[in-house]
Amino acid sequence: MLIKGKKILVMGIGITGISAIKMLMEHNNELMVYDEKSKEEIIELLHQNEIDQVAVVDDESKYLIQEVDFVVKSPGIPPDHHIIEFAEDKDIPVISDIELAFNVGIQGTVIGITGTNGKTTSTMLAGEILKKAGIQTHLAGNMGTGILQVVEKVKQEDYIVLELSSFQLEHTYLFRPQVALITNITEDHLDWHGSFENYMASKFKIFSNQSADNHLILNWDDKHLRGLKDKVRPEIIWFSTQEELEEGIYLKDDSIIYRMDGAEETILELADIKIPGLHNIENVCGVVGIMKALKIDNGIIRESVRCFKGVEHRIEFIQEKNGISYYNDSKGTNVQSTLKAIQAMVSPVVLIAGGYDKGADYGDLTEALVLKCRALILMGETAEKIRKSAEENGISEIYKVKNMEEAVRTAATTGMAGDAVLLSPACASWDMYRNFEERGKHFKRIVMELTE
Ligand code: UMA
Repeated sequence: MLIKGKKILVMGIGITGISAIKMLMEHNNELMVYDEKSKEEIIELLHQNEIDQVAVVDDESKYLIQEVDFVVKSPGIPPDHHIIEFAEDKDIPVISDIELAFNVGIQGTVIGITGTNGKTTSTMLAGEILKKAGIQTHLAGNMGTGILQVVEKVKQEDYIVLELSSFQLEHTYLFRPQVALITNITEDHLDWHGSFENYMASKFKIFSNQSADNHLILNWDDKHLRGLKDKVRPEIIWFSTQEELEEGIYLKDDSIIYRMDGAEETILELADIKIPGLHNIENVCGVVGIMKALKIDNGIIRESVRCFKGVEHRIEFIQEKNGISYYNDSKGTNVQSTLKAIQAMVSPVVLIAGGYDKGADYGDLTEALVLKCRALILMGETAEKIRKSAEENGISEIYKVKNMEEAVRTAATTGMAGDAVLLSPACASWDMYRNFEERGKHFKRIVMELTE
């Protein structure tokens, strides 16, 4: 699609929308914007970003969009939004910013990373390794920098590593990474996608345009991904922490091994991995898969993994106060992710959980928590739902609190020396915060202010 002189509607004016507007304006397109914010707020935001000559449409004037050539949808706008349905009814294409970047033309080698959990850690680690290998590397996507903010800086010899959410992949059509990784797939965002099948289908768009000379790195231990064996075009590199594979990356004793065409090499030792938990060993294995596809030297992989300290808001150690260790896992926005954070803890846990309701079931979470739980502190929309599930599983020490200040205060008084206080909500933050980063930073600030 040629993106010049077109009439385009941009939906949402967050990171995605603003970067889309700026890029589309440079290509002489006529733009309309829609956002649920008030007209005054929209105009103020556009003004702050030095954007003018953009028409604002609202719910009443949506008929105006009948004229547009296509719609660029921010990932946070749900697929059943009435404007999206209106556009689709009129056969107007709806695309994501990822797709727009591909239409404009993206240079360089593209590496796409998706999955329910481990995306950010894998993206950051992949970026560190490639930079250490001396390659000009750009990171973008769900980790906070929109692809359209970097696309024009990427040169032919550069690499771009994209963290991709199901929201971003859903409206892609031409997108094709040379190397793709799916870390794992478990229930998430069901409120959004309607069913697990739809959610999985969005994730699988990461490889739907890949050709036989592209690579797809998949987790053999995940039954949904294992089902892709012999069913996809790209060359698969499997990884497993549970089984010795005939070909691929696997864990044997304390080493991560790569076996291909009968040859075996030790890539690194578990002691090289400084980020806690089995899920992080899985993340490292997935990234090793990417690096083998890109033919990066084993020494560089190993050295980078050794130096990698993890990601903010992902089981991030904050400080110890009165013998209690505090961890920020605000990125734990679904049950699986919080389960992994709990598994990574070696001491009794005071868990702070709850938030925006995505329609998940908390049975697995509260069942796993029983053995490690000192106390459960709940807040947000899902507090009551999690409390019921926790009581059914025999957890008795449960506190419902109104806000983060009260949550940290309660945790500090219920926790005992040697315990871990873990903020890992198992829910998105949108009922109380703009995003998980804001929630995590708020938690960290309150923890840092705790007195002896
Ligand atoms: N809006 C509406 N109507 C709606 C929903 C939102 O008008 O029904 C408007 C809001 O008023 C706001 C704008 O849309 O002005 C925000 O758009 P957005 O929610 O898509 O947010 P962006 O700022 O564009 O950020 C998005 C991703 N956000 C989401 O997917 C919710 C960011 O991922 C991503 O870093 C960024 O694009 C750059 O690619 C964040 C996220 O929370 C980290 N991701 C989810 C997650 O990790 O669980 C998927």
